[in-house]
Amino acid sequence: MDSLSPEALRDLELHANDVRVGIIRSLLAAGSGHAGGSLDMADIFTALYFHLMRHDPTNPELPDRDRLLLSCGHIAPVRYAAMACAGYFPVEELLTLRHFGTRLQGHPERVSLPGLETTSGPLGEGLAQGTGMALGAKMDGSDWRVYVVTSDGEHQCGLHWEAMMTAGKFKLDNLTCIVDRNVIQIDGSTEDVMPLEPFADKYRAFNWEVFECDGHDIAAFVDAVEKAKQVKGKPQVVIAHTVMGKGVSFMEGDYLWHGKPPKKDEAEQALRELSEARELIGAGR
Ligand SMILES: Cc1ncc(C[n+]2csc(CCOP(=O)(O)OP(=O)(O)O)c2C)c(N)n1
Ligand SMILES: [Mg+2]
Repeated sequence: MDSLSPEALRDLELHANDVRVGIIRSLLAAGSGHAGGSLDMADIFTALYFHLMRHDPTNPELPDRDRLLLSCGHIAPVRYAAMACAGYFPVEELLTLRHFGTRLQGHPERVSLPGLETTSGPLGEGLAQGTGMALGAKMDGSDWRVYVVTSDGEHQCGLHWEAMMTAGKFKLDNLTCIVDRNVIQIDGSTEDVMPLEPFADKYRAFNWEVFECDGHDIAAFVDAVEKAKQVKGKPQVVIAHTVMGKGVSFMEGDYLWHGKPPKKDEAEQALRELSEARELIGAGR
């Protein structure tokens, strides 16, 4: 398989920066929403939409498209920003996030926006839905893949483990689960609230192939997914180690940014920091 060229990697890093800008602008316009997890998954959604997935923004219903499910629906802003940057809808529409009648509901609503595969928000459901889709693809002899983005906090939901068991039983090698392992949930550290470790071993015990990477190293994430796609006879998980609020200094690693938007002055500082980061990425070209 081809690894990313330095130019392709820089382009992805610039797109991820655009996605973070979209998140900040949309959350400021909404006046509510989840900043921390959205920012920390910007690199991963960029890699999926701009490099890894088979999809067509001009034809969201493409029958053979890869399916991307966002199980932790509260980080919808990152998906919307990545979709807008990829060409699904105008970037300015991001400013309608959470407004009355918008297509960009606070939690994703499948019937509102072409390109969404499911409605989500209640945690713990996405892997079960993705497992069903992956099984359906196998039964149909289709070659598209299913990616399910999950948060670490939602691993405290029982349904997720039932789905892990089912996907292992049916050897769903067309299913890749991606975990936002930021070690944070609504009230603090996952390890304080309800410990998940040894996390990778739990997936192995359910017959999954495990990959781990730095969720902010786009090349490492792409490499992990490319390796996952080669696995035969097992579902795979990519545990992406992330930092909540990544890219905005005063949000990084702070669980209090789980569920709030930036105020005007905070958004201005965030956008300044992202602009400086953009210069540094560009300077690397
Ligand atoms: C079944 C269910 N229970 C509770 C909630 C409320 N809730 C929304 S986000 C969240 C925190 C979960 O942790 P995680 O998804 O890891 O969040 P993050 O990393 O973005 O802080 C909770 C408890 C929910 N959406 N669904
Ligand atoms: Mg979390």
